[in-house]
Amino acid sequence: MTTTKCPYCWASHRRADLHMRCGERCEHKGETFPERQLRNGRCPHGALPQSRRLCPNCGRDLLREYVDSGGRNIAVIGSADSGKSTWVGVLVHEFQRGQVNARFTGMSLDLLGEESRNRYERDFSTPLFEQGRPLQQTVSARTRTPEPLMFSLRFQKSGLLGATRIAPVVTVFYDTAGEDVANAQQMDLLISYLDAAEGIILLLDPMQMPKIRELVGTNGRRSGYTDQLHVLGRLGELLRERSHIPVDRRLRTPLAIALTKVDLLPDTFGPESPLRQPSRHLGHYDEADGRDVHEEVRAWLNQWYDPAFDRSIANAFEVYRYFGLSALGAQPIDGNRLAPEGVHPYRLEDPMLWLLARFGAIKTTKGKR
Ligand SMILES: Nc1nc2c(ncn2[C@@H]2O[C@H](COP(=O)(O)OP(=O)(O)OP(=O)(O)O)[C@@H](O)[C@H]2O)c(=O)[nH]1
Ligand SMILES: [Mg+2]
Ligand SMILES: [Zn+2]
Ligand SMILES: [Zn+2]
Repeated sequence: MTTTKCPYCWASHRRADLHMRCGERCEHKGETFPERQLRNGRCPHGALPQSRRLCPNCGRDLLREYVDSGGRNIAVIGSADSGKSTWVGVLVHEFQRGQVNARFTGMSLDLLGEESRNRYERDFSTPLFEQGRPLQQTVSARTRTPEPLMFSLRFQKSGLLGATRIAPVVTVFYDTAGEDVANAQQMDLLISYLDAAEGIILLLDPMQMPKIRELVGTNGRRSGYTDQLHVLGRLGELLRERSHIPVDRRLRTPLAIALTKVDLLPDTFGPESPLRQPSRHLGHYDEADGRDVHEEVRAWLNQWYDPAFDRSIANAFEVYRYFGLSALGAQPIDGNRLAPEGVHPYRLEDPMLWLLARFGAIKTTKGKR
């Protein structure tokens, strides 16, 4: 039985329970009814209905492509200022026309629906790529429900008979406001959000780690950060509560933990470090490359952050992997201007590629050590 998770309110519905709306010709025009009441393609009043589906819980339109492909939700979380919005903003750009696009032949990314397109333009691509400005702090869900950013990714499979198109992977990103993670009032929203996620990306800001602040100095927009270990603790708690998973069992949702802003950390990674090498994910996910980075970042966190961090992750999650990346590639000049050389991301896409490989959308190769 297929279920659809609404990307706006995160409620799960059976396909047959999704609503449809009576069409122009029906005297009940505009009324809605569950899809299972459809008879020979007609509404309960015998007329042709509108083709799109609606969520019976929140009433919003669901995009056809989203319903048909069983869209995958990816939650992006992390404490305030950890780099979530910048990561999402640059990632979409890289998949559309940056390096990632060049390394995966035949891949395409389309933002789905007016709202996603407008939002991406306004909040992400215009400031970053046209105005050369860092992004604004994300508005808390208290003020505005987070709008999902929906896009479909298509990959081409090449075989003996040439290239074949395969079904798109529709992905939905929620760029949360960091302050909400620590905030009890936003609990309910956050729980459904995480529960609906098929993959979670947790971004870790090195600039919020005391030892690194001593080493590099401060750069953030704000001080008085929530402890990132606390964010992780909350994440585990929330997921357990919702899915009724006993405390002694580990969670199944794959978790990518990415250290952000590594452009600020050149001195803490030696010249041999995999984080000084270009990524080897070319047209596939290179498992050996992924493992190398994983071990490197794990060791880094033990040294520069807190050994308790890796222990907590290992106790709570069955499948997790560490990443190190930079979305901008360089420190912005100030709160209004990016570095003059522009945006040059480094290993930005790795967590996303890992999740796509887990979803079966791209191939994994063993790779060479
Ligand atoms: N040096 C460096 N700075 C970065 C990078 N990515 C983001 N930043 C900076 O980090 C700060 C926070 O970035 P955001 O993307 O707004 O962080 P956020 O997690 O969305 O923050 P909230 O919306 O408040 O939760 C901004 O000043 C960014 O310019 C990076 O790769 N390198
Ligand atoms: Mg943000
Ligand atoms: Zn009708
Ligand atoms: Zn809904």
